[in-house]
Amino acid sequence: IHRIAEIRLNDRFGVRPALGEQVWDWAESLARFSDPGFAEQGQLTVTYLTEAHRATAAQLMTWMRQCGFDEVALDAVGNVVGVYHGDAPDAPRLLTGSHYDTVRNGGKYDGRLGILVPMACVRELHQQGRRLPCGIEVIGFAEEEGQRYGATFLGSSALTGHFDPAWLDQRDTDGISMRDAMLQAGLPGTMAAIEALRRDPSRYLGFVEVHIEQGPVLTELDLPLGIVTSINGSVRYVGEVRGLASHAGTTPMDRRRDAAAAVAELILFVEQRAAAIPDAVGTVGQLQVPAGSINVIPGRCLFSLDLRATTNEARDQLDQEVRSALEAIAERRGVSVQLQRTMSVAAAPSAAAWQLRWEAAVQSLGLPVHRMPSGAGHDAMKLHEVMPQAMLFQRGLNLGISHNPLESVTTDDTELCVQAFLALLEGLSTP
Ligand code: HGY
Ligand code: MN
Ligand code: MN
Ligand code: MN
Repeated sequence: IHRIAEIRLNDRFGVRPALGEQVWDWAESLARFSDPGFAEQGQLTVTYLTEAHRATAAQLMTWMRQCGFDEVALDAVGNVVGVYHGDAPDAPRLLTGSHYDTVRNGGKYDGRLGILVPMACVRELHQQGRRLPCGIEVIGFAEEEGQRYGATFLGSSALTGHFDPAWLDQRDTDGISMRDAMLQAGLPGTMAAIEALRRDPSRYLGFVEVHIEQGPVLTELDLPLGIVTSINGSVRYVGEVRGLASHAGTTPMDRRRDAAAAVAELILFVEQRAAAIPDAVGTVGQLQVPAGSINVIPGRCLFSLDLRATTNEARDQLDQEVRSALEAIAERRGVSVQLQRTMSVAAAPSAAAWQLRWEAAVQSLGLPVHRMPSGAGHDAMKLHEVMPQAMLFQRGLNLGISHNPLESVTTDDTELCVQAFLALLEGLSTP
């Protein structure tokens, strides 16, 4: 693999980066599936178990079969599972993959790159008729972004035995429960079937995830690849402030219980405190005055909270300060607050051995090693709960913008990413 990498790299400017272009073509092709209301505007939105979600899964399965995977299946929560056997039936497996759902009006590579890169590697091995001393199990996780239901990391949680049964009763904005969405998609919709997806960690060497960086660091360093040292921990809430709707024209400013003004004060507090705590971030991504009117003081205001930091201590400090501030704001403004925590996931440090494997793979391509934390959450932090994991970042274009249709990559960087994954596999097959 190293020799091929050298040839490919030396001739890269002469010969097209074939593997990088294949991944690019697959990602572009997958983007034709998008949820109604977004597809018509040329936007990519694939949320859990919609028709576009099902079509995306079917397309991945077709390509996996063409790549030479020995087993290809859709599991009980909609994960796409492809297995390329090792050189012995009981060979341990390398687990890898990422998610194929997207945020609303998202990019083509968030998640998907981490499915398509290992698929291209398996196709290379299959074409060379090679079997490694380990199997390769590639997962297209069905749901990581938590857009349709509040259940983030649903696909990877099913593999680690952390699927929350309460998720089945969650309803989307049309009132459809997750269980009914599963049944409509031909999935069993039972906890028995979901619990059967739990993986036995002793059968696996570990989990690796390739992902776009979703930030500007690799661009600023002019590096195609980065090694992830840890994934930030995060906590998420949805909240509602209730004040008193009243006439916008006749209610004096000092007699108001304005729910939206209270949330506005909270948003500025989150921005100010997150900026003051090193490596912490805080975001109110959703904000709504239900049935609001231009001439009515908001009586209700709905909002979301996403608080993260590199360490659990910093995350918890920000979490605590924000909730205390919210209480004080409510007290002073005479409004009430309901806050519901929808997710809490601990910071996930990379396993040293796997971080070193990624470093050796990147160095084997003649590239410098850059170690960096991940501000974004990833399926790897769920697998972290049951097995060693480490991630490889690939540079994104447009300063690594993500969760935005401008998200993109180059075929050259993608070629290097596939070559690094092949080098990691090669490292696993040399004692
Ligand atoms: O929000 C995140 O960090 C990831 O994109 N789900
Ligand atoms: Mn994302
Ligand atoms: Mn992602
Ligand atoms: Mn992820």
